[in-house]
Amino acid sequence: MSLQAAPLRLSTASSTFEADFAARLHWSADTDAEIEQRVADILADVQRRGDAAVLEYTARFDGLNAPDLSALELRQDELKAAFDSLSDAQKHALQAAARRVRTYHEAQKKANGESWSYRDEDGTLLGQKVTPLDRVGIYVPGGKAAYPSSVLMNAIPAHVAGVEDIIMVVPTPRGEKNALVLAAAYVAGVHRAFTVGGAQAVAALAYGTATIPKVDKITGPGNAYVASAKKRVFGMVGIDMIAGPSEILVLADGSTPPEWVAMDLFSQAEHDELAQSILLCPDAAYIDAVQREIDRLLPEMPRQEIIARSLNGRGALILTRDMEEACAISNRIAPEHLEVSSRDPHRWEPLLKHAGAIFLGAYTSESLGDYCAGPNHVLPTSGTARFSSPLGVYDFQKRSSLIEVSEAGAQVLGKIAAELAYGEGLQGHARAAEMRLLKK
Ligand code: HSO
Ligand code: ZN
Repeated sequence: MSLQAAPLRLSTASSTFEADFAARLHWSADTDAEIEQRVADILADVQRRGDAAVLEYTARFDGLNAPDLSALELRQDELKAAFDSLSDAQKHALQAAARRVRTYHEAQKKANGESWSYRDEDGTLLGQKVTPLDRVGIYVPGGKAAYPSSVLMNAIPAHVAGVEDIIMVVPTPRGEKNALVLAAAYVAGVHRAFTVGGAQAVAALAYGTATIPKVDKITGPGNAYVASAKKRVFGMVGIDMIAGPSEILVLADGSTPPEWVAMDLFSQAEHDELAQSILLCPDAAYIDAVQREIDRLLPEMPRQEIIARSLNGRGALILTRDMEEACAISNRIAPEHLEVSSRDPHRWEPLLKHAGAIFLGAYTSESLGDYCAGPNHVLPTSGTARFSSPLGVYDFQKRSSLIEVSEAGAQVLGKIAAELAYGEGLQGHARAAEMRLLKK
């Protein structure tokens, strides 16, 4: 019998909808206690023994031996050689994607990444100064989820922000390098790269070792060990987010060819058996048509086992009363990727509040956003789009407040501040303000 993929069928009109829906959405980001303990030990060891510990874990976990850690650095000429080794089509695709991602992030920087200031009526200057982080670490997963596109999505916004030192780490089991990942590092302008990964790489970036410099922030996805390590070093360095499995939600009015929608559901399901693909649609016959396309197309997919497990375990085809209700449910889910597969996407877009990225209209397959449309593909997952945003230039910048009080301003502010400071019992504060009052 051939493989079947049958996402759970739900209807909002059913009396059990709320319970079924909650059960299907349930997701826990908790890592198990054993992983937590092992990661804590690795972090402590790297903090204590530096290079030697990183070398030992790399030999043990990745089967990669080297006389010293500097032998695991990928030199710029090696990154360039990887790029040169690609086919013309690959080179062109990588460069075209990088260009579009750069253009988008430059626009983002202009719109909300610039310093600003104003003077109030007393001539006091108030503002915000935006500066790039000095040095960031980019974690690039190795193995089955090695994505060159993720190198671009992490390194390019850092570059656009003005980060001067972008350090990439990539686990490289047995020393087998991924030419596309190295080439992407070259195209994106990564400054230094090391073939180390896991919790030991996160530790090296967070604490610094003789060979791997200490960074200010670590971004990029990774396995449970990497996620746990990032959580533990947070506070000492910044981190971007803890990403869960990929998700796609398609909101369909029934006007898109159902095979397009079926393939879009596959496109995220094929990432991971824990990925989640959901269709929301007010047309029952259309949902049947999408299921028929799933049945027809699945046997053609090289990753059909992963897709089937993902769709059977976490997928859902949900019949809603109308598009308005579909939008409301989408907001409750707050998906990582939201496709509005409608002939009238701008009618629904104003109703959609929570999503990592919103893809409007039938031609906007989510996969275009994954690679080359321009916006970032590192997005909040597991409902965190309720309170967080795509990775962006702003993640590689920080802000400092600027204050320059004029003599006239000091007369007004000094009285207010002194009053409040006495109220708090803080004489030093009050008198510092009062000393600047002009004596009458
Ligand atoms: N959809 C993934 C990103 C990706 N897709 C990389 C293909 N390659 C998370 O947004
Ligand atoms: Zn993807």
